[in-house]
Amino acid sequence: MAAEKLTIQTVDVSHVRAPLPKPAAVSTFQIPAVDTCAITLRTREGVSGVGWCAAFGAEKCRALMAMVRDLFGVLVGKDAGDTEGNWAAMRQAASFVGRDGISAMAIGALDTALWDIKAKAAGAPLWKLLGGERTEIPAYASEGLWINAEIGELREEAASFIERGHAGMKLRVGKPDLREDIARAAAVREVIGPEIALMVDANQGWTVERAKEACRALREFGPEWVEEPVDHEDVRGCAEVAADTDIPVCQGETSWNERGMRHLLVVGAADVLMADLQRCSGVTGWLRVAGAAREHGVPITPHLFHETSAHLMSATPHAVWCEHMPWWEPILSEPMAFKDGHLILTDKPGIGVEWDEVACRRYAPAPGGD
Ligand code: SMN
Ligand code: MG
Repeated sequence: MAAEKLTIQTVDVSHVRAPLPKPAAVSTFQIPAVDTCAITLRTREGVSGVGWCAAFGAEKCRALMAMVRDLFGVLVGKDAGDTEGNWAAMRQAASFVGRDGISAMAIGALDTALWDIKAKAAGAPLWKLLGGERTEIPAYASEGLWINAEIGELREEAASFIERGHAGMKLRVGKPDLREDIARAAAVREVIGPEIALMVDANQGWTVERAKEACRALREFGPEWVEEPVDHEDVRGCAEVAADTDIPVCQGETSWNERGMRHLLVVGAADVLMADLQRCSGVTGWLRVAGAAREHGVPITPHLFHETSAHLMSATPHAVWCEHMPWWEPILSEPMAFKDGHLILTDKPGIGVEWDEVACRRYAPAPGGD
């Protein structure tokens, strides 16, 4: 690859509160809006790259922004093309406060922007730079079927996802009364018929015993997988659930970095490993996690961030199902192409994402507000 140096010069960091069509909720928390730390990293040579990380809550987002600005300090003047060296330098700079949490998310945004720059400089889309081949990535609908939706709403949303061409969708479960979860899964399965993949996500809302009971009860609706059955730190409990049910357990979205993901893999807590771009510290970390999953013979599936994750899936043969979550579409100049249930990767250099600057300004919360 062309090795002309691209000197990292500046970073723009903005807080954007991407609006949701309606407030969402899972069994363990509410999602009123998505507070996004949107960045643009620029080089002296004029090539720029974008990245982002997000949390729910204005102050948390400000903490992310502060960490991005801090870690940018170790990148300034460096070669943007040295993604491995820059990633290692950021992790070193984060070690005192810890490499998980806010640090991983900030590193994730910066690392993503660096890969965007590197691919643009090579004149290639990221998927091609990474050696990918697939350009049509199967994507399940994840933007609805929330725990706060009534059954009638679930039916309507499920039908609309079929209409849009999705071959899979995710239902949030973990109601206090298991009979409600059963009724909701039954209603969705009835609308979508037997062929469509139905993922169920408990968002850590169950105890180990309840999870086992729920898996036995939900089995008749043919779930593609059951996601985050128990608290994410209860790695052994999750493995116990996985051993008890023949529904594949999909675990990992709330685990941090390669170390956290390997912990799940070694105890058998994940039949499908769900890797979140920001919690894995960006493209560099996600690819390492994909390598760990491959070593264990476990398929990987990305959490959120489909605009970038689809590129990673292209270069990862053991990756299954991209989560389609259009949360950032209101602030992008155009949504990622989607056709017949698949996200479509193009030849546009980089990740192919540009901020809609007008929308970003419109959705910028007042400084200090919440
Ligand atoms: C989820 C959790 C938290 C934020 C967004 C989405 C959900 C998912 O668990 O997997 O989509
Ligand atoms: Mg989930």
